[in-house]
Amino acid sequence: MYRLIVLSCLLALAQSSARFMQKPMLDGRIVGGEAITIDENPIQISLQRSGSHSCGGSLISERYVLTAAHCAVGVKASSLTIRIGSSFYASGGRKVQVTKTNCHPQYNAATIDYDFCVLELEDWDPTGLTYGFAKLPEAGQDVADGTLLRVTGWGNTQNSYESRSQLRSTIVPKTNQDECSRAYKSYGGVTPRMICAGLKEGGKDACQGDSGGPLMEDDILVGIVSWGYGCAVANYPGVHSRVASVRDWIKSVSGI
Ligand code: 4AZ
Repeated sequence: MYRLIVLSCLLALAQSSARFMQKPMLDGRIVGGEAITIDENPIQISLQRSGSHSCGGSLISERYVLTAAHCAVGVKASSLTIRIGSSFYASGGRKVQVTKTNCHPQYNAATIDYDFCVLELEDWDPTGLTYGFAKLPEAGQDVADGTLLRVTGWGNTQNSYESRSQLRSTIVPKTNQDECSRAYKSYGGVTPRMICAGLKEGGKDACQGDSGGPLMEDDILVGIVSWGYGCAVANYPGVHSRVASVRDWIKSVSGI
């Protein structure tokens, strides 16, 4: 993946400023965090493609999961399962089949705008499981700059001694939108469907494998892990899909 970034940077330089650089989707994962158990964020699920963990996601009801479009677009529902109610992506809890993917019609793979997908689930037996449903923000509801947000997932930790087999969590402050757009100017900036979070000095972030998972203000799902330049890089906050910006669409596809 790093090669891809270097390549896209070189490409962008070569093309001068005529076009924006390709949006980077990089390596890393929950970086600078700590292991948690599923009871500390019971809305978290592991999205599995052909049986392997590929992304995170959040339960919003018994029947629906909210994840990133880039995790599910163009993928047959029959090849997607989720694991509910486990601190481990590879064991425990319950595996549940996805029956339908409903990605945002305005999702744009080049700009990563509207990176939202609602997954519909088969009926599943909740007996004995630790799970919960995320609260959703109201349409257009904003998050104040500097608000501490929690991001969780089974993505890479960028080191070999912090295992990714157990769910991890880190806390990042919400970044000012204009500041985030300036940071990503060479990538075309960020759209109103995006919300950024990160420390100026870096060190804490989501990363590949965390995509689709929750960014939360307390128990409210304000964001979905989406993209960024590297992971936990100083002055490059993580970029997340802004749930409040598509609140009405979520209601129209799920009734929630
Ligand atoms: C990814 O590739 C990805 N640091 C997710 C989140 C971030 C970067 C990359 C944010 O899925």
